[in-house]
Amino acid sequence: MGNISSNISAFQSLHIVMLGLDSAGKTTVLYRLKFNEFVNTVPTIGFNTEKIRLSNGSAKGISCHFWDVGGQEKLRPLWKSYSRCTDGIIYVVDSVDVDRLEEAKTELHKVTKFAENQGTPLLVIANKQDLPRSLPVADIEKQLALHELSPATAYHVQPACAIIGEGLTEGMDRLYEMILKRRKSLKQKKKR
Ligand code: G3D
Ligand code: MG
Repeated sequence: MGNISSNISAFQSLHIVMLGLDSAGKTTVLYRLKFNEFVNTVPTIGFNTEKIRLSNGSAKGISCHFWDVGGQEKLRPLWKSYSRCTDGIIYVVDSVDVDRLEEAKTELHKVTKFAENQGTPLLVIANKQDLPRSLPVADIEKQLALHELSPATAYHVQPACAIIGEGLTEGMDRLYEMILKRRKSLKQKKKR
């Protein structure tokens, strides 16, 4: 962690896009991170955007510009333009909505295959873990076939409950670590 904090000053605002099927909990995550409390959401038509300085964990103090893009089918074509060249992708999954995991997988794989997203670190938030029939992370990882993603895509699957904020600090810490690691290796490649 020491290494990570020493790099903080080198960073400006991180650009992070939040994707996932409608009702997965993206907007709840966004406002949890912003206000540190539960905010009742309405379905997102278009997108929400917020600049948030993270207030916890090893990424504390890091400023992030989040784009939370609506997940309804008719809005998904927008995902391509919102996700291009971001520092990180957060993909929120409803851990109870087993019937739509296949659809969630298809959409996720589509996004990570765009040329502009090659190697962009991915944080999968396995949300709604408070609900009794929520799938454990290992099952979600399997059903989303994360092992089939390009080896260039570093990812982490984080169990979470966005309404109380559980798991979000850990998830953001892991995403931040992956972003730093990628920046370092891109820098080293440039030097060669
Ligand atoms: P979206 O932005 O991905 O479309 P929202 O999803 O953030 O609007 O959330 C959709 C619904 O899921 C909301 O309920 C919200 O309160 C609920 N939700 C979000 N995160 C969690 C969670 O961790 N646990 C539980 N139990 N519910 C969650 P409503 O009732 O407003 O549709
Ligand atoms: Mg929303």
